Amino acid sequence: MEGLFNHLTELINDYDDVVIMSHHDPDLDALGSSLGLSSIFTALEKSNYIFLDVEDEDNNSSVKQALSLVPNFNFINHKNYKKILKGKTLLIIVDTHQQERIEDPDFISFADSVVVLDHHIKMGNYIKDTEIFYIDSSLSSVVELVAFYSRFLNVSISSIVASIMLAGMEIDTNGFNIKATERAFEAAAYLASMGADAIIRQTLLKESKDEFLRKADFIKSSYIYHKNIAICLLTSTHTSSEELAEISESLLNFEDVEASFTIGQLDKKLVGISARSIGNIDVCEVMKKLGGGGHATIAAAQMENTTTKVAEKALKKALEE
Ligand SMILES: [Mn+2]
Repeated sequence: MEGLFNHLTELINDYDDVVIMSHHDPDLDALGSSLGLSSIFTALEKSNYIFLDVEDEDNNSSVKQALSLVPNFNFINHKNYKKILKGKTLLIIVDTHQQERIEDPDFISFADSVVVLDHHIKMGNYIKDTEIFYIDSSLSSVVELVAFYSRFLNVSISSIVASIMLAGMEIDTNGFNIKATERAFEAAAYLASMGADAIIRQTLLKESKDEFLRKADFIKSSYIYHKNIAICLLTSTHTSSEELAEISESLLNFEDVEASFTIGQLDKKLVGISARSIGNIDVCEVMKKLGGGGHATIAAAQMENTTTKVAEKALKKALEE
């Protein structure tokens, strides 16, 4: 990580402005890591912006709440960036590595160079021609990386930003159940030392009843396969890879479930499968058979030009093998 931190700190000097962008419909890891990076660059006296439409009605409720706590950050959006950014611009993408997932895919050609910092399982359609492409799927969250960057530079983070970052880690680890590595706890302890506030954190982590019920409906429709495998098929509705992951993680909490697979339509042509395991079943091997990858306990696959039903059949065939 130190090599990355040194490289990044040197790299920003070559640009007039740094723009931090995450995926569309950001979550608290995306926002928390953006705020953390912005805090670090500001401390380094580097002009920086977070590319996010703070007025967007579609922002989820925790992100809206978090944004209301950080009015002093520089946010830009697709309407005003061309007026604001006049010099050489470095784009730093956090929490995704797929061009179609980022807040404004067209911005990539506007920026002079691109850096990607992510912790998802690497997919085929990743962003190319980057100055730095750092992806480590053993990281719990991008927040974890940013927390260590802050510690490495000995630059402090405000207690409000630390609270948002810690909430982001909790979302991505499902309350420190998934990828709760020694390193993840170390990053969490660092954020606590920066004054992460328990009340702010808990307030941000509250979920709306509608969101809960939507997830509960999906979980209700899941079924058990071969005694210890839970499969959930989201048939009618479009979903996100984050939602698929959340459902798989929830399914692991149930008795006898040792592995879980959630299948859903990501867009018209793309089906996603999110796989989780408590450790006895190697879900990475299963996902590899479907063109995906990951780790023994956390893996995923995306299948093009198919339907969820076909993907379900393919999954069962892979499980039989
Ligand atoms: Mn994340």
